[in-house]
Amino acid sequence: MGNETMKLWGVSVSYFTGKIEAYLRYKRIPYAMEHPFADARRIRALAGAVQVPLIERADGRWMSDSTAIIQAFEGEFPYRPVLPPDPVVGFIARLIEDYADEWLWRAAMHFRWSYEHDRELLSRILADEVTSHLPAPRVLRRTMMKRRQRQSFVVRDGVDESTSPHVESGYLAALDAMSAMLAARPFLLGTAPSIADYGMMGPMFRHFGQDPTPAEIMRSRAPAVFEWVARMWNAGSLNESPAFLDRVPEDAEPLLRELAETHLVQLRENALAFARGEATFAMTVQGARYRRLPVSQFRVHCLAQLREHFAALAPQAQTAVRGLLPYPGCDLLWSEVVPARSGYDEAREAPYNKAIRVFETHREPIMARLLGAVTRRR
Ligand SMILES: N[C@@H](CCC(=O)N[C@@H](CS)C(=O)NCC(=O)O)C(=O)O
Repeated sequence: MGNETMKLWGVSVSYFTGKIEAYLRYKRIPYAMEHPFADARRIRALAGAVQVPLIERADGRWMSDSTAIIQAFEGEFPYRPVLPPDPVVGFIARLIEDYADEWLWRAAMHFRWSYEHDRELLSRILADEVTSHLPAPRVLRRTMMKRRQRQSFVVRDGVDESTSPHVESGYLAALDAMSAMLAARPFLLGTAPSIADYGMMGPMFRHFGQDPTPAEIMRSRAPAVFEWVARMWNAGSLNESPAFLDRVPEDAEPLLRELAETHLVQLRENALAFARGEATFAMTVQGARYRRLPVSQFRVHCLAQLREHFAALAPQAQTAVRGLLPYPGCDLLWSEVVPARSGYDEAREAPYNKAIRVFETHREPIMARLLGAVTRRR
């Protein structure tokens, strides 16, 4: 399998495709990108869900979920590891990745689909890239794209006039927290990129760093993050061997506080609602009230994974992690205060399992359902 070129099913402006592309480039794993949507029926059957990124291996296996893909590749391709060897730094790196994957997503979608200029630009790019196989004029495909994305990922993900200031403040907090860390080092946890950096590349690269409204904010408020995005993209040119910190630096405190106050609250309320069998839930984060959010089975799995990671740490490392997270509610990482049985990947085959989407239970809006049916018939 030495010279295998991975087939990366992805989209050029996607959060998780950008994250995995940056990682593959750093690891010098060759890949060729294709767009999955014209082949949706076959891909759904083989991979479990039509989402990006997916990796199709030369031996016919399919990989999904950027976190699980990176973990599997770290075993298969040891060159330039991205998992810090210190167990405490390693756990915190994974936690930052999870916050980047699952919390900053809402802000990224809001900036892209709520601001007219961003929405017009991105709907044009996406309509051409992912729907040009559909027998409908571009103007219709573009309208459909705007409506689908806005409904699915902004309106139904709890962003409205009362919550949008808080959603936007989450982006600013991430910029400020990263700037504090990057003032001391080229990457978040050392002189080489770790899984924390790759997690942050999801939102910061293809969304915040490229979509017009958040990119302007990044350039003016956090030039060090803007520079880091390019450094991450070019990390393949690094010659030095990776050097990760052997302790979590004090400058990580604002980021850890922010993720505890936001992402961990969402993980908790989502898992509680999932355990009650509910389809939606409410939460209050940093004083902002989100009245109706979709329950995510996948995010219950995320919590279970973090808990397993914590449970596998030696007692001394567990104590150190707890010391770094002295905020209310962090106990869900180390105790059963919230049930976290997701039912996803019970056979533990990830990333070679059948994927589910983050909001699997979502009902598609009518236009998307109709066009999806056209896609499926092909
Ligand atoms: N947990 C997955 C999430 C992948 C994901 O949500 N990808 C988005 C695009 S960035 C997607 O394909 N969404 C499907 C859709 O919009 O229908 C990962 O880390 O790879």
